[in-house]
Amino acid sequence: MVNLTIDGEKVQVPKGTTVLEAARKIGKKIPTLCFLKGVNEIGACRMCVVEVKGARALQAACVYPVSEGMEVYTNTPAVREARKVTLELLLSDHNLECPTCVRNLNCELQKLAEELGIKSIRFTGEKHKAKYDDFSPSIVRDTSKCILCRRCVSACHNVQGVGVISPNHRGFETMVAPVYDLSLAEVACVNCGQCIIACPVGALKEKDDTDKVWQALQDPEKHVIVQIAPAVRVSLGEEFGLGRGAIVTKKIPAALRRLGFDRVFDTDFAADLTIMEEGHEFLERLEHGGKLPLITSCSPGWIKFCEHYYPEFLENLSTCKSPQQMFGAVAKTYYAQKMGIDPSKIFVVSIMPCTAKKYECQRPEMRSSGYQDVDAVLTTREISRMLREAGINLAAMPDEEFDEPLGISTGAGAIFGATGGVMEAALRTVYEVVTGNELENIEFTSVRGVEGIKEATVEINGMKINVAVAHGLANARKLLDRVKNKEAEYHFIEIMACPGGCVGGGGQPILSADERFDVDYRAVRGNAIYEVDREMPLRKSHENPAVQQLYKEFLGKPLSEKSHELLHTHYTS
Ligand code: HC1
Ligand code: SF4
Repeated sequence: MVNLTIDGEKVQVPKGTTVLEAARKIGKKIPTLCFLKGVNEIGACRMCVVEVKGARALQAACVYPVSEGMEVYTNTPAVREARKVTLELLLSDHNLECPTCVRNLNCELQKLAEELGIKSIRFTGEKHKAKYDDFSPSIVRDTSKCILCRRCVSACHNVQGVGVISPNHRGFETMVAPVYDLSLAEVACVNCGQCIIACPVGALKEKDDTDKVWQALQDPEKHVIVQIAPAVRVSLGEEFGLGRGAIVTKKIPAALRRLGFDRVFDTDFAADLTIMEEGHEFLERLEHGGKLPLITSCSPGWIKFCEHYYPEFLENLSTCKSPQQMFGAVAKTYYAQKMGIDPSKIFVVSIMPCTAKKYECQRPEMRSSGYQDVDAVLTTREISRMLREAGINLAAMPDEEFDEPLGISTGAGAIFGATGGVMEAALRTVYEVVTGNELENIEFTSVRGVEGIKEATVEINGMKINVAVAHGLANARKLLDRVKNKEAEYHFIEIMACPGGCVGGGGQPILSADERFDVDYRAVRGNAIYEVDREMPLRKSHENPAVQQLYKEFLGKPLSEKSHELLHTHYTS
């Protein structure tokens, strides 16, 4: 242990602790801007400077390690002035359109200006040449707001192992951008949005599709239906002042009905359907010598990553479309038929924790109903903006149920939202289909949790099935390289693009670096997802009565011709 003092107060911390962490331990907050725990710890912005007795200059607390007997001062005139100058210089080259910025009231730069008491900006002069890039279906870049903190760069390179954005040029000309200042749409960006949730300001945001949805809602000709992704029920409440991971499953239908949707359905229904198809696909590959390991295909950021970076695994991908897309295809065929509605009049909206879903719904493979299966995708953040605009306070909504039939689901569908959930849901069904026996303990805890790569061996009818789960694409790289190098052999792999799975998606509520310091919000939301599962009367996909009815009335059986036509596809590099 190391002993030091911070502003005269004694602190004891383990060796290797930074001054920033030691200060947090005694409840002292040192301001930061480029720092994002576990993602970007580079000491670049100099907002966290402190005085260290004996050191020649002010030191960046986020990277400065403690040492025995160290004396640290966090609030001297020199420290305060240095921080203010840094902040004013950043603000002098910022477009300051705060009231119209998507991050207004949730911006770390704005908050710091308030906290540090900035009342005027002493420096004026030339501003850097900015670029607005909105060609991507998912991500918008506005470099007039960029403060060059490099949090997005680290998220893209280190968390996702993609690395398509970097600081280009030098000095005043520096701009975070894809190579040759191309658009994100022109490089191998996977649309995951992890850069957005790392950004402290409004320099990165999702492509806003709220206008499209407002228009559809106002069109009397349109039958507008909406599906909610599993992970949204444990995050949307955060946008309305409820705690991290608050479960708002039943408040969502009430709020969305008041917004004007004709029917409120649940992606969890389609997740159950996915398990029926994917579980049987797995068994078929296992029994008939098909390509293994089978790899899940519901995360569109992962699909794009596979296409660009690991095309040798394309044959391993499950041919199942994602639940979002299965929902769209079923809505514009089975549901349209059942309700006697012309499918051209049905407008399908998805509310997703994900920015890549915006890209997925536009893919040419996703039109098997004869129309674009899903018409618009809104992130958790966009739907919260729409609700606020309409004066609907989610927190004050009564409990209501989803509509039938596409709103009926099981706990297995819900756990899709957390890393390991698709695997667990599949195992619950595969076990019972193969053995014909009831699974005693349905909770496969070895595939749960926030560890980057998880492995388990499950015995089904005397057969040992090796499974693995990776979340975050840098972890996916590690896992796939192991498979490629024959260092590990699996039958079934789940990969989700975002750390934590969908609960940590790029379309989710954005937490500041300060909020991310002590709490692993993905674990909190993940635990909430498992609570949703525990509370459900049915917890296995094959027990979903609405899915059973869909097979009976329309699809026949899993992997039928009709299922293949509507619910499966093939991806190419
Ligand atoms: Fe997901 Fe999925 S779980 S991909 O993470 O398979 O986005 O929540 O909707 O489609 O069901 C996201 C979440 C979501 C799909 C499902
Ligand atoms: Fe990188 Fe994902 Fe952002 Fe694209 S969306 S730039 S892949 S972090």
